[in-house]
Amino acid sequence: MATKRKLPDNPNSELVDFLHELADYEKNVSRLIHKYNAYRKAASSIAKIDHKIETIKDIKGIEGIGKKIEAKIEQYLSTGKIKKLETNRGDETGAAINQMTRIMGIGPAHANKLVHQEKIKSIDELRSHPKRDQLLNKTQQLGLKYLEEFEQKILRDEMKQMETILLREINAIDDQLKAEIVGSYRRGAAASSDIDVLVTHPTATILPSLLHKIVDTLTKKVHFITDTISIGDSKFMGVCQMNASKLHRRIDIRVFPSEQYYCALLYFTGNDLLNRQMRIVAQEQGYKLNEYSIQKVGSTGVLSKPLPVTSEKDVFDYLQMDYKEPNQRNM
Ligand code: 8DG
Ligand code: CA
Ligand code: CA
Repeated sequence: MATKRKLPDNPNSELVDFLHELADYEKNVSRLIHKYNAYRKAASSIAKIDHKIETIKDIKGIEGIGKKIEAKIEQYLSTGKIKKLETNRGDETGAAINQMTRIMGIGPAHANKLVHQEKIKSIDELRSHPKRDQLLNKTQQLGLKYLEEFEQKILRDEMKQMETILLREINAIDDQLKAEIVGSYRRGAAASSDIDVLVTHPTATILPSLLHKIVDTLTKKVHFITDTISIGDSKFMGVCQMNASKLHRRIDIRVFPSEQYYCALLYFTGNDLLNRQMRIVAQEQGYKLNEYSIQKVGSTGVLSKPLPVTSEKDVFDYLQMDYKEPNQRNM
């Protein structure tokens, strides 16, 4: 999951940024995922508040903020800073580990290794390291190469222009191909961190070759894709660029057979919190939901065949949830 967020118009963006910084430290340095999740949840709740938080009373009763985090927020409101954050920032190896995890494909474990075993203390040191290409796999090498570009959000206008190119080229390959840009863009976001494309075709057996054809066309014909991170039969991960004057962007293309398409559409539109919530509702109601299908779980735990799904709404209906339009899915 991308960890770059910019909330330019949020009245509490500074506090939200602090909470994200605390979250990242827990994930990357302390490696306490439950704490990371707790900070993220609190940040997401606060980001939804549309007025400036002045005192701790302003957040009383808001969901997703536990006692300990509440105390940190109180500290921030009364002193303008959070002590733990100051301590974290003073921790040099901790800061170095955080830096390394900015690179695509480098998780906390690898970052720790680079800092502790290889004694690399900054991105610059990694860039000029004599063993750089042995220390990083291909994904990480591309991540390092495009680090600063990948951290820039893609404004909706550029997303739209890229959508136009993508749909035009994909539809020209086979008129039965259907493609959509999903992720935060489909939820209406003003800016996205990458491009997520879903593709389907009524003939499932030709999907792998179609994916290769799509990638080939986008690479060689229109020079839209600049690098391939990985490509399999159902998923492409790579780098693209609108034109030479624009930044390099991360792009994912996934293909699904038509009977799986709407579960995939729902899942890859997200957001991730809604997915988690729907998965739990499904469990409670005796279903198993994932990006491929929804199945009934029998009393002995045996799964039914995938239930028929011909729209996203079908999934909401099975779960007896009110349908949410994509722009209502920002949990
Ligand atoms: P962004 O790229 O603008 O930051 O937001 P996004 O489009 O919502 O996030 P994404 O990381 O590109 O993921 C696209 C959707 O995939 C997301 O909205 C929900 C779904 N998804 C999850 N969990 C995960 C996960 O662990 N990794 C990825 N890549 N996608 C996930 O629900
Ligand atoms: Ca995305
Ligand atoms: Ca993505």
